[in-house]
Amino acid sequence: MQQIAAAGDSRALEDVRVGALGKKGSIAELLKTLGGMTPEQRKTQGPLFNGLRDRAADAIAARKRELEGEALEARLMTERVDVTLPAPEAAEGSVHPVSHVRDELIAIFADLDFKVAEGPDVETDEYNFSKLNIPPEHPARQMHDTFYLKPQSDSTRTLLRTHTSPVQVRTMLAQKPPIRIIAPGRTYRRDYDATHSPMFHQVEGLVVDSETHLGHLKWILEEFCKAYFELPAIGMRLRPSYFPFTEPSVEVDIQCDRSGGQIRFGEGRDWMEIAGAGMVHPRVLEMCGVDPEYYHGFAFGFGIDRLAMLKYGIPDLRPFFESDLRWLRHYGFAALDIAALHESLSQ
Ligand code: 2NL
Repeated sequence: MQQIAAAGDSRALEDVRVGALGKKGSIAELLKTLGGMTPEQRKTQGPLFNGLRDRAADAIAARKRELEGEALEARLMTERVDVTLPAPEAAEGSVHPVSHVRDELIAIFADLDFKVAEGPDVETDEYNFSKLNIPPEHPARQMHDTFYLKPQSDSTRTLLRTHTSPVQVRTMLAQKPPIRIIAPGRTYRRDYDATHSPMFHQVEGLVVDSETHLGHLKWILEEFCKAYFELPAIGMRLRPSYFPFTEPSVEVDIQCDRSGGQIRFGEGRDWMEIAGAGMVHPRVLEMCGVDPEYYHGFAFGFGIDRLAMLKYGIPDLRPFFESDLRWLRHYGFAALDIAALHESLSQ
């Protein structure tokens, strides 16, 4: 007991423990002598020796807790933080342009009465392709260059979603029209160069109602582009295109001026492609539990990363996802630059 009390740190205490309770320790040796005793001797000596062992073990454990408490106390004294010191001159850290632009999109579409819908990044083949009128042999499945996951035991094929459309599929399956949602989020395709990243961001929109047509789609896209690029007016044209999930399908261009080495929107005689869109294919509505006899829908898709590059003059997509602090300090937004319509969006 004296040795235990005198142990000044956990290593000294461990030496005491080994000396008493270790394989060749003094108490262990005492316990071994029980084997050579008569049954009568063992009856009296056994409980004594065992009691001694238990008391020593308890005392060592108690001293250990005491020493640990002292060590923690000593550490806390040296690691003390003075919370009354002034804050750093400038805030550290910034909001990534993609996060800021996503918040801008949500603010604009919320004002147009859209709700935000979300879904998982790992999707099934069914929701990512089949229900969007993209059958297994369709060339779009190669076109999308999909990341597939290892096959599941129940043979459902899973993948990293190639667009956020499966979120709209899930919404249509879960709720009745009218539907008015946007689905912003991460998407994945096997592609990597100056304008493509294997992980990128999309925002898709979906409106399903009893009287919905291409004119409504164009108005929504115009209102969105004016609000996003902070312009009073902007020329827009819809060109015929093809997507398996929309009919008719269109590509959306906005008016721009490319003279003088930079792009200015809302002026000039040039065009820039900004989105894809169309009327939801009746087969897609049907597969998602919506009766195409009663309901029509339109859908559209934008690249969030590209919208960020266009508005904030960021030339290369690759550094978006390299976590380079110099890039983030340059292009990032201050934490309190909150995207809201009552102030200018970009500030
Ligand atoms: C693009 C094109 C588009 C859609 C996305 C969609 C979703 C459902 C049904 C029908 Cl559930 N369509 N989404 C439609 C047309 C175009 O995106 O170029 N995105 C960056």
